[in-house]
Amino acid sequence: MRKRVIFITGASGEVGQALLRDLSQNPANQILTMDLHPLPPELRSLSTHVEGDLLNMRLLARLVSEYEMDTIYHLAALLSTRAEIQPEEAHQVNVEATMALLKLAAEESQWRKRSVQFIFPSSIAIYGMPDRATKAHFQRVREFEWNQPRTMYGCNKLYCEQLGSYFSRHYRQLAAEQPPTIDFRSVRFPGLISAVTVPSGGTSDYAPEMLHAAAQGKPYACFVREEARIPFMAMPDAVRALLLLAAAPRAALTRQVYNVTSFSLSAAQVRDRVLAAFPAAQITFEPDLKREAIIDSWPADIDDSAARMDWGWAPEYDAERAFQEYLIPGIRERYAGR
Ligand code: AKB
Repeated sequence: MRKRVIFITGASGEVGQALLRDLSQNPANQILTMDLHPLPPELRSLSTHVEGDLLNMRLLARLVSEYEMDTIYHLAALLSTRAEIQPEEAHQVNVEATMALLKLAAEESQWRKRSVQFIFPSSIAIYGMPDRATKAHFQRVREFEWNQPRTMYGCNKLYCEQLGSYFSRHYRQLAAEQPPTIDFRSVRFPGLISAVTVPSGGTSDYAPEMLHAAAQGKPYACFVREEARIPFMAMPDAVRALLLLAAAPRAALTRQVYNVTSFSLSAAQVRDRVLAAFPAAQITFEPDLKREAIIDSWPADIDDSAARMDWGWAPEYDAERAFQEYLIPGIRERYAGR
């Protein structure tokens, strides 16, 4: 008899850690986590953790033989800046591993005659505004607009959204008796900011880096100019978005991929909020033109009205609450006494 689990890939990453903390609060949830890296010591008791590579098919086959995966949160990915440096590796991790997992979930759905739920975090990186003037003109972008990513990561995410849709609608559906397919659902996240973890390899990282550096009394040189603007979200809202989408009745969903967002800030506005909390912070702006160009290609804001209508999405943290009630106190506590 296989053990029924919620499976989280990329569990040692930022979203993975936050999601694991949340899901493990319900003792009914049996959680299997996987990552190339170990979980931080304080999370190790919360799941059965497998340290390994998603591209290791033997390992995946062994996991399927031991565990029945009801829901898969597939979070493992190489983020946008790192993916520009290692595009082939990004393709392997972001696309090939996703394809392998989608196939596994589809076959598992057919085997047990019940859909495996597949929750996939996509990103604002799937958008590609051609220039700053266009970005300034089209402020709030809807799901189907400007789907012309300029990064490897954006291409990977956009393609995997399509793959998810394919596996849930068409994979092996030619037989007369159509077997159940996966229940694929995806959210496009803006830049995420956590009080607990610091991201690595992303391009929206300047906002959390600025904040965490200030809290530690370290100088920070922001790699985009002051006016650069993208949407952001506090980590607790990101986890809520994943859980709300997973819990939504399937009949309520009019699409498979939803924008979700919270607040949109320029880099200068992030700096001002950081300075208000840490007045001695030393923040300068030294744009890296390549990374800044990525930020310029992402929309200033995204329209998340479909998520609001279909599954009651609404962020709990606007900018003011995110900084005052979550980020600043959480970050102060994190670095207290260091
Ligand atoms: C990145 O910067 O690559 C990510 C993202 C916006 O998906 N944080």
